[in-house]
Amino acid sequence: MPDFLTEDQKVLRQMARRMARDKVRPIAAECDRTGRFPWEIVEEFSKAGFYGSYIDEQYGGTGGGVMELVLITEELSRACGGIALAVAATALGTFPIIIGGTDEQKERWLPKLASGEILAGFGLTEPEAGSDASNMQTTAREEGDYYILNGLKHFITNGGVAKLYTIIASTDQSKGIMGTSAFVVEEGTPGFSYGKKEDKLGIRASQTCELVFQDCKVPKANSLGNPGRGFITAMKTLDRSRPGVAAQALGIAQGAFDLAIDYVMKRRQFGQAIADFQGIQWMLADMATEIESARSLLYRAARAIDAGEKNISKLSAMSKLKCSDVAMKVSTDAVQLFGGYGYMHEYPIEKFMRDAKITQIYEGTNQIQRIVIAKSLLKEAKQKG
Ligand code: COS
Repeated sequence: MPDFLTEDQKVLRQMARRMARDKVRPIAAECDRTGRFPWEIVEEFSKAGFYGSYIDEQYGGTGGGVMELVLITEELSRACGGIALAVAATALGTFPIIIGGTDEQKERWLPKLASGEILAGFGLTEPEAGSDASNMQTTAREEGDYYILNGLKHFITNGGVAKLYTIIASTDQSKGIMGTSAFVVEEGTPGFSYGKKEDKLGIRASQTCELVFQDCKVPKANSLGNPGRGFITAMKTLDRSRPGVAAQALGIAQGAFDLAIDYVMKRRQFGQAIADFQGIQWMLADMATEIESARSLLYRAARAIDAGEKNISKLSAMSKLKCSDVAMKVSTDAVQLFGGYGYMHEYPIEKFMRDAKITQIYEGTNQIQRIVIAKSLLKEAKQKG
């Protein structure tokens, strides 16, 4: 256990580990198979205080930061990367309020989010605006005391289970990304409805669906930050939330590794445990080394963000890039170690490989992370002169 964790963080991690073992693992396979959203676990997460772990005390949280979110997400993902998203994706939808909200807006929404009374989601992605987030077509037109939203957001994690969504829409298309703004849209707002629910390869316990806006009347009081700052708020949000994806990936890698090492010690072939073969031992050594190096980078990123370091985009993107690639490699190798059994739904290991894949794709593909990292490097080099 790293020495730099505070006593409170160690306790939180222990709580999340127990929750993963006792509550999440027993239902992971069923939720994966059926695509059921585990409301009963959300209640447990609320009681444990997970939703308030990264929210200031004055708004009902416990005053932690990204490190707390990372520790919880990592531990829960060891049991199920999909169920862990009930916390991590709510953080993604909440960060824009923390970043761009006024005191009044924070008082209005954060206590409900901190207690887990409601979940949140984040609406940036559209069918034609994935990596190219600047190409969004959703518009928000001013009309009296309202903004009128029209458009479609898709692939929205927590879509349909969240009650509050932070949405990025264009308030002035002639200004491109500098003409975008952020809004809070609550379930039940006239003109807001849910569209297609996605059937996914992995993270099936997490619900993903479209958000549809048809002349949706959003009060001006729900506008976050200054008009024109929507894209910047979205980028700042992703800087804080990508370590959450990294933590999900790391937990998936660790969970797959735990099952694999247990299996190779029990599985006997050629008259001995397969763990006695050096070829298998080398695989285990590589997997564990990758996991540890990914964890070091992720904790470094989380601590930098919480310490208010500048240029967090680079470390945040690096943590997501590294941890998600490690999750894919380790979970694939874990399936390999299980041999034919690993390929069967009957065994728990293939789920880790399916769950791992999305971490290389969402909140910016790993190709996008490389762009973010390279931009930061070049900016730093220029500043040094
Ligand atoms: N924090 C603050 N400001 C930021 C920022 C950040 N992390 N990232 C960019 N900005 C600012 C830039 O400083 C720039 O402002 P100025 O012109 O005033 O300097 C502005 O935003 C535009 O930035 P940039 O020129 O880098 O934007 P690009 O359109 O070239 O590309 C990428 C940005 C590709 C990195 C961005 O679109 C991105 O991250 N795309 C992926 C989106 C994503 O993750 N989608 C997944 C769905 S979200 S769940």
